[in-house]
Amino acid sequence: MSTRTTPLKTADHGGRTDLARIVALVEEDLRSVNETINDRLRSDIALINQMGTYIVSGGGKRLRPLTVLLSARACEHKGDTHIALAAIVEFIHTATLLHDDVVDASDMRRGKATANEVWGNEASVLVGDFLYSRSFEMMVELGSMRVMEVMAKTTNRIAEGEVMQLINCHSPDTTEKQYLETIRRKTAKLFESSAQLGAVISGQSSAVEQALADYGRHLGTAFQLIDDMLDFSADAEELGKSIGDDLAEGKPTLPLINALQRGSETQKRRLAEAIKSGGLDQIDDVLEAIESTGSLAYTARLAGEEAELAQQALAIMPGSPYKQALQDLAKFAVERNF
Ligand code: GRG
Repeated sequence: MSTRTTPLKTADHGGRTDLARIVALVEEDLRSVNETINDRLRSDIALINQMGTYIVSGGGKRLRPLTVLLSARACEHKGDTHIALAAIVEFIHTATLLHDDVVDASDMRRGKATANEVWGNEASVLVGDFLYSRSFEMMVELGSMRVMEVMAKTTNRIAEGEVMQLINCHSPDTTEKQYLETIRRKTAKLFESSAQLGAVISGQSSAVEQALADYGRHLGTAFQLIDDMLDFSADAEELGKSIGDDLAEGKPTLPLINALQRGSETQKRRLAEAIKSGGLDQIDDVLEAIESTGSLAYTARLAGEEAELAQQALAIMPGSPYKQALQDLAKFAVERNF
């Protein structure tokens, strides 16, 4: 498929530099997080070590750990609980990716073959289970019932979101409301908890905790909206995975839902057919419909509004470089092309 230009892509906003600047602020913390990740990945089962290293060191952006660290630092956290928490969140994220790639039969992620492509579905599901259960072992070590409560609810919501998505798959009748509810659960919830827990471990007031949870929810929603837009518009090499995956799987994401609402009768018929059947046979018609109805721009606009709400949620926080970095992370979520 050809590379498309979206309203968000400008010469200055590929995202990498912006992210590097944010990362630099908590570089030392992130180094400790990576050490903890490598340390806690270890098992006496060789396959777990091999696959764990492949996936966890596979070039992920570490956005969720970054959210934990920045939130904790913005809350003037004392101690090192934020390091373990950031590793826990990345383990959970990685477990969901392993399972998701099996569910979607994906063969490429982060510019490399997926674990299921290399080791098969069974191994991927089971190593996902290892990472997921290891994260709960680590939470027990932290000894905070509040952290466990938040993360237990979060992983449950993620699973619900994924089931909602499965139910809506191949259904052109999926509404924008149902789509937004799905992405809030499957993606935004983990960002929400990452930001919220930074406040929880720092003993902040419930108002600050709520503000950071709101920030994370809006950030995660913006992030997934852009993810769904990039699936139709990105450069596959830059994105590190194939383009058109969502359509191929019959996933009714917002660019498709919006095009279905605004398209001509012919476009509507073709879009509905494409979602029902899945596959990429009708990709050219679908792209034409998405483009002519302004559906990528619509998705980007909604993402921009979510990023704005994320930044507004931080109004309660005192000024600091970490607060500024959280604001920048929200901007990055919508300006990125990878
Ligand atoms: C194991 C709790 C548990 C649940 C399994 C399969 C599943 C239920 C959930 C999948 C949820 C999922 C994968 C949502 C998509 C989130 C998303 C856009 C991931 C990509 O995030 P990036 O770009 O990844 O931050 P990197 O590669 O940078 O780490």
